[in-house]
Amino acid sequence: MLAALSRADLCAARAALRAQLEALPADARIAVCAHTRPDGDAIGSVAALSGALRAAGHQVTSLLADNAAVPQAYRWMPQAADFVSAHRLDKTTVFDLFIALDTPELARLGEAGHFCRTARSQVLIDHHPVRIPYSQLMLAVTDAAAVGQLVWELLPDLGLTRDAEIATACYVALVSDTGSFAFSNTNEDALADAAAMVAAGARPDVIAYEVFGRKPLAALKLDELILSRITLENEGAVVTSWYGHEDLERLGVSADWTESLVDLIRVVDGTQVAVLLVNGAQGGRVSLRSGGGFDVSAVATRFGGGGHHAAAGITWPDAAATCDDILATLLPLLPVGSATLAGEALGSTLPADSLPDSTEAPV
Ligand SMILES: [Mn+2]
Repeated sequence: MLAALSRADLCAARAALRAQLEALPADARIAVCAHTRPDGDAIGSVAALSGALRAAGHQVTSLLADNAAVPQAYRWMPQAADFVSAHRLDKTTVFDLFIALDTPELARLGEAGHFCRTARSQVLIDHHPVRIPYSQLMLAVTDAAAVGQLVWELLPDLGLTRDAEIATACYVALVSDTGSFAFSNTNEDALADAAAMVAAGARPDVIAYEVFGRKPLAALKLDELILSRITLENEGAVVTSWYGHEDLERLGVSADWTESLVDLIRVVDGTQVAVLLVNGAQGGRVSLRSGGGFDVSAVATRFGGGGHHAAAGITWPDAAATCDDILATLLPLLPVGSATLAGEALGSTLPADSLPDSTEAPV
């Protein structure tokens, strides 16, 4: 079952969610959680919805799916201190309501999946197609640019307030999943909602600086290493590079700074597909990006990965495979010949977010 609503068809689902919230007893416990390896949409949407529910007097736990802290790029957010790792939560805790955000598959809730399964009811709010529904109520709106945008639009219908901190969290989600309003999901609705968030107190300059405008020197050294390892394959159609967990250790770079590294190399003129290989401690991972002409998700799904047409990822099924092995397997499945020669225009057609964990792709 492919459950997807258009944003206009949300009324019934919104009313059902509002009724569910209003029926909760005063001491009810609510968990709000997004996917593993959280990106800006994951952190921003959880921060916004948790904050709005707390302001209405609900008892809310903002859960992190991973056994990790909030990624460094989002620790400036006032709500960052509210997050708790599912790993550290008492496993006997039972939530009355578990709200999953931006997580189309239960597996991508990581350790938080336990609390979703044991909760008395579940709601999923997402902008991905959901192949195997795992919640009682689902608001899956595939034409929304970010889940943070859906949350922003949903709050008034739920009778919840939208203050400057909530507007900021929603903007973090939206600016992340639209690639700073550069990807193909940057449409009139996304920009109108962004404008409303700014009117409510979100500061685009401050947010851009905090999220994208700075990182540790060691993270730049990792960028430098990846750039130094670029090779062109398939007669110039494929740009590739790699890094390993030993590079992160040697440079002292935390995993927080490894998101979207494939975007560093995808800009090489004339290429159609970018492949970033990661030799992780637990095996290989692959991030794939295309200019839009080639469907990288079709390649990813052959190896158990997933994603979108222009952005996909794979956790390589054979953990013993080296980056060279993986590349040798993938290259015959990727386009051959320079995009310039083929006359194919490359655009910024990337979908926004990152597919949690099992894939290195945008969710
Ligand atoms: Mn998202």
